Amino acid sequence: MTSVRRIKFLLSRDDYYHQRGYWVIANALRNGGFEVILGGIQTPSEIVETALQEDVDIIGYRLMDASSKVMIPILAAKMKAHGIGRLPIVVGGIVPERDEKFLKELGVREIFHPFTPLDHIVERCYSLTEEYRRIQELEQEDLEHTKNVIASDESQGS
Ligand code: B12
Repeated sequence: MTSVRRIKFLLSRDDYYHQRGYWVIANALRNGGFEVILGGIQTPSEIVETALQEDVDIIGYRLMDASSKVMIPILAAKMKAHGIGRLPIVVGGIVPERDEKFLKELGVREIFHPFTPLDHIVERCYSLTEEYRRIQELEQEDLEHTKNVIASDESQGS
């Protein structure tokens, strides 16, 4: 029997004072079956470091204080540089609506504003991660297939 690994969700935040939403989200995700890695207050570099160490499936950044327009481009660039550019990023907290298009172009998959129902957040994070895992699996299968074709060509040629 193959066991399916629980979805690993890295949850980070940018400020000390507004903690409530952070714990509320951590709790909702845990109750929803996610394994939540509590990153705490983290810079984009620290987020990438933890994401790699913990081999997470999704990154959630709670932005209350810092400018999402500054933090997200740095995070996206660092993720790309470390080969995890396609890992889904979701953000929540205080994110100006005028910045949404820009953030989505950088790869942010979802932005959750105050009063978003927790069920909706959990379901959306789940479906984004499932989609990401499926793409990873398909790519792995393609890679295996290509390797087999090359190996069989080589054995026929020799
Ligand atoms: C409670 C509160 C505080 C408390 C925080 C207590 C605590 N332990 O958390 C205290 C009193 C400490 C506080 C302080 C300040 N606050 Co205040 N605070 C609030 C308030 C009223 C509610 C925040 C809250 O807890 N909401 C409940 C949680 C559950 O909701 P949430 O955080 O929005 O999270 C939801 C979604 O956003 C989403 N979500 C959030 N994060 C994430 C992350 C991920 C990964 C995901 C998937 C989803 C997600 O899920 C949640 C459920 O829907 C908001 C107003 C508001 N309506 O948001 C202002 C607010 C956040 N505060 C604000 C400000 C300005 C301050 C102060 C700077 C005020 C001051 N001048 O001193 C200080 C900060 C001090 C400092 N040095 O930085 C502003 C922020 C403005 C901004 N950043 O642009 C707000 C918006 C008020 C306003 N309208 O101006 N605050």
